[in-house]
Amino acid sequence: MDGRDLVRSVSVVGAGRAVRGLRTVRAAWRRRRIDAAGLPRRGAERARVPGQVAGVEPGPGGGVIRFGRSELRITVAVNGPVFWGWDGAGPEPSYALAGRCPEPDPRAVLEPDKDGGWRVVAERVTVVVSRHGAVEVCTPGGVMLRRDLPPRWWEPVGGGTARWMQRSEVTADARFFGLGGRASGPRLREGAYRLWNTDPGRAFGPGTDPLYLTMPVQLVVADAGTHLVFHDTTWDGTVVLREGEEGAGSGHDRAGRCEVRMDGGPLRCWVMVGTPARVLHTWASLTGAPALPPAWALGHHHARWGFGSEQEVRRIVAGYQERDLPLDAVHLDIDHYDEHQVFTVDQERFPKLPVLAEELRRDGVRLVSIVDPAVKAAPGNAVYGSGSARDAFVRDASGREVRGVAWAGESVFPDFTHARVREWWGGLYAERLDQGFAGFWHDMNEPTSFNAFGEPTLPRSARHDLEGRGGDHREAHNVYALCMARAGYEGLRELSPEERPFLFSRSGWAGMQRYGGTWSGDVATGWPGLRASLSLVLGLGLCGVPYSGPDVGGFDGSPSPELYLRWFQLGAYLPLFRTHASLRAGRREPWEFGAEVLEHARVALRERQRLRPYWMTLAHLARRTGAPYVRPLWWGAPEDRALRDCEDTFLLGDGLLVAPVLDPGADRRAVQLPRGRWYDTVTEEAFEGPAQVLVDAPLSRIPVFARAGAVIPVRGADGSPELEVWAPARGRTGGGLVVPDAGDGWDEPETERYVARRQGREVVVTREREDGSGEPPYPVRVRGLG
Ligand code: NBV
Repeated sequence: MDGRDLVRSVSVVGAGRAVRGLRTVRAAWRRRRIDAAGLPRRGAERARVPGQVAGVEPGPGGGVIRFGRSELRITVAVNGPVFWGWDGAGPEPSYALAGRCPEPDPRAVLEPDKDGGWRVVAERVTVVVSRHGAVEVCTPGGVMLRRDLPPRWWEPVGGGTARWMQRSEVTADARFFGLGGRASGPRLREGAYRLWNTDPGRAFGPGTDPLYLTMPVQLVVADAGTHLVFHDTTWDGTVVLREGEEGAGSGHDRAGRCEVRMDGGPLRCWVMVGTPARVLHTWASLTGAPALPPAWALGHHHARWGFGSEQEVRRIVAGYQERDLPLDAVHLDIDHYDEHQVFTVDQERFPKLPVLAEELRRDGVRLVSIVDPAVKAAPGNAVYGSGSARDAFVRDASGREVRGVAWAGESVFPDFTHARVREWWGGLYAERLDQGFAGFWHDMNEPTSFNAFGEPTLPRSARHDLEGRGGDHREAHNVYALCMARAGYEGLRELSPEERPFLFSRSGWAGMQRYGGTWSGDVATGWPGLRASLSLVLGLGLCGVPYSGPDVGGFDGSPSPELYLRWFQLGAYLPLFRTHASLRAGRREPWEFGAEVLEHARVALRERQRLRPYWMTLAHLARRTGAPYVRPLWWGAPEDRALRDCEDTFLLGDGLLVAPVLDPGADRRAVQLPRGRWYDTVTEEAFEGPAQVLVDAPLSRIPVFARAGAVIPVRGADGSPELEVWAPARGRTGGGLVVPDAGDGWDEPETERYVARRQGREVVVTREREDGSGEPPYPVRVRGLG
């Protein structure tokens, strides 16, 4: 049985046969694995710690502190991020950095501290290094945010890469977030979180870890301040977290703990300190501005594995149109490929794809194509031929192509860590553009090979170019998808320079936002899956990847009408708003769940459309400032502990607060409101925060609140932009930013600033410009005046 038979058995015969098929394939590949050139055994290891300070060498932005058995290089960069690296590690090369490492801040100097230690004092942070190599990160006021204990390495006696471990403490009140896309967050409680991008091989729920997109980025929020720490190492690792506990009364605090263990790679990190907004801004300046999606990508997408034919795609689009349901994109999954082979089309079932694409585009619907990295290793396959001619595929240590199993059967994998291979791959998107596709959906790029090598990815001994440095899959695995995204993004920029590329990818790593977004992968249909969807979007946003969203309705099975609707209502307020499901799952079109669901889904879709100018603004702001569209409730008030612990409500930009219904049977829910006045956007009832309020959440809608004073750009009844302004409380002002839609090219429209003032019973809105204030260029509609 080959991979294709496996696919057939999955798609046609059902789960039982598929599992038997999978077993056969696995057994064959286990044999192959034994034949493959493996990694040398680790053998005996020696442990090492830094030892005592032996000397220092000041340098720009900090300097080098030498210890008996290691050295630590610290540099504060302009705009405040601090880098430190042990054993001579510098910030470059790095897959995370957007460009060259930022310049050192000449004002930051290395100076002696107490007890033989040293410190670097910078504008926003002080880093104190003890004489044994503990590193403390403190606020400018001297309050400790994080304390790294001296690290420990284990080095193979016979030479080779060292494993290392870094223990840290944070304050007892601190909360951890981030680490990429995690199903059990957004608050990361006690547990071990693996850093190894993984296809779990089944629909996942909150207990599944790791998932497709991991990254060693932690955002830690405490009373004393917020910091982001990034361990810039691509190797397999684990982060063990344990929140602290505050001693009641005279009891002692127990510090929060974090232990990072890595199987190899440099021990180096970046830390940034400040408000959440400042921290994310600094992170985006370091790792790159988030790609700006084209306007249509902020609308509604509908996908399915198994549309199966052009007729079916037309039927679905007509279904949306007949029911007056807005639709912006349709995604074609692997079933439109010819025998599951990437960059091909099944001509029998999709004979005129460019014509279909053109027709849909006229109706305002774009086609998006799935792109899998695995290439069927068959002589007649053109992509395989051209790739082989360029030596594009991953090889093992003995020089043989590494062959895994993917949907198309026995397959090879492009080595995206090679610039030449990325260029070749990027050029292949020409075929997709000719077919009329406007966007790209990268899948299976952890990379996944069906359990061919003992784990569902390439063997760890597989060789990669790693930008000319050479290395193996242990180092390349976590950045495989990041490099694939770069290949796609850069290829599209070349092929279609006038348009901003749209791509989103299942796997990725720090810096992924430069090329596009992601989605939550195969989330399990069920209420826990619904909750996990929100956790992923929030966590990824805090790691700098602002554009993502779940498979609305869940990937597998059949959601109840209520679950589908609640998921749809949440999805309408997440950046990627996409219905999608597996081949074997029930339908996901809004009309498949009865008249009531259809009616309410239509309301959610229309509201999404109405808010499109706001979404465009949020996308621009994410690009300009690094702030995610979807933000945790504590974004503007990280010192508010009740907000830090609230995981079921989020802010959409500065103006809106969304309280999705995440439990069955609920028609009311408690909502935690941050300080200030908030209006229920449907009833216009005003609530004063900070407070917890109980509000109606009937099936027809989820509670959404607007901040008093917010100026929100919306689509008016005639489709043109207008400003919806929520009355500021008496004696208060409000405001908002608007970035107008400037098409799908590269124009950078100006950020418009509006201020809302209360004058008696009136609200006056002005546009603030450098040369004075004036009338807004859009109609203004005031709400919440009662
Ligand atoms: O291409 C088929 C699916 C896709 O629908 C899904 O969104 C991806 O997450 N793909 C995974 C491969 C098969 C998974 C069983």
